[in-house]
Amino acid sequence: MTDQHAGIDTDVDVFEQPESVTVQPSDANLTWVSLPAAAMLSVAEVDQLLCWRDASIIAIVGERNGGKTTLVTEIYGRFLHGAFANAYFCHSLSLLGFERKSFQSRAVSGRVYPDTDRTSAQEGLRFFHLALSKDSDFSRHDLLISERAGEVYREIRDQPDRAADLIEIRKASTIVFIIDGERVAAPRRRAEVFASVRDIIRVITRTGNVAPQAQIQLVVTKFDLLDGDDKVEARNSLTEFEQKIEAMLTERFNVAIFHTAARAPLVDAESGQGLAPLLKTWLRRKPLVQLNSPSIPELSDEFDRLLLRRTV
Ligand SMILES: Nc1nc2c(ncn2[C@@H]2O[C@H](COP(=O)(O)OP(=O)(O)OP(=O)(O)O)[C@@H](O)[C@H]2O)c(=O)[nH]1
Ligand SMILES: [Mg+2]
Repeated sequence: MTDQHAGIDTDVDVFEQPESVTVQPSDANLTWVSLPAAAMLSVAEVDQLLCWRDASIIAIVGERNGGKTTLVTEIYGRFLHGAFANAYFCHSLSLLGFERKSFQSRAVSGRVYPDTDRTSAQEGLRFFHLALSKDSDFSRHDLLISERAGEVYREIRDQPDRAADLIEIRKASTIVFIIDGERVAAPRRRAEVFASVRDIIRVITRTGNVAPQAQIQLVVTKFDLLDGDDKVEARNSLTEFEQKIEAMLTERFNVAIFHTAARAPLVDAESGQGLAPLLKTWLRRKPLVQLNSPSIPELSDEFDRLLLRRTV
């Protein structure tokens, strides 16, 4: 910061100022440095970041209330306590975004139970940024994790042509399809959630926008609600459903299944279950893009031969 009133540049050490001295942002003569917003990243900001940093994009896809936002904010929350999943927190350009989305889960919010605010469709597509460093070799891995309202994914079931507009799918090295464990646990809602997840997966994988080397993950959330002897039937139906989806996709994609309980509001339930194995797969290095050599048509006429003579 410079003091231009005096006509000369002098360093102002803000930490040495007495508390009574307040700096007036309205003073037009001062040169202010704008700090990064630290909110979640827009698509343009993600593109900008990808120009200079190799980051993996993780697309989280699922209907409303499925636990998408909670899954990501709880992974971030683990790093507030230290190392997690054999990795250290390194950097984030969306710290404020993480904090805002985590607020309702903190005691300071005044809530009796931890919660997460619904993601609004008006927010459009945003990304969390999380850079982690592996504890084995300290190599840095940047993750850009999508955040979009569940109703948008619900709509593509009825209007499949809109799936082609989902930019996060095109860019993703990992696509996470969420299965809401709460709905699986409720007998009346189980068939509906299975049908919904199956339709969303079909629509998205048939758009042709999924990279062939992308890893597809079926992530069951709220698995704490599927615990106990009275949930045996629900767990069996879930296993059957997972096998069907695996069989449907396995020829074209690398499919993996995870059971998670990012947040367990009941005191005796284990929270953060299944997050570490999931995060470790996201941290695997992005597979290199395979470029196929273009096939050259047969060179037959005089102009083609001219080309051959020049190149020989
Ligand atoms: N019991 C339990 N509840 C969970 C868990 N994860 C999330 N929830 C709750 O599920 C509700 C929905 O979670 P969100 O993360 O907002 O779901 P979402 O998929 O982002 O929903 P939209 O933003 O509407 O698309 C919240 O009330 C969470 O507290 C879990 O592991 N166990
Ligand atoms: Mg959400």
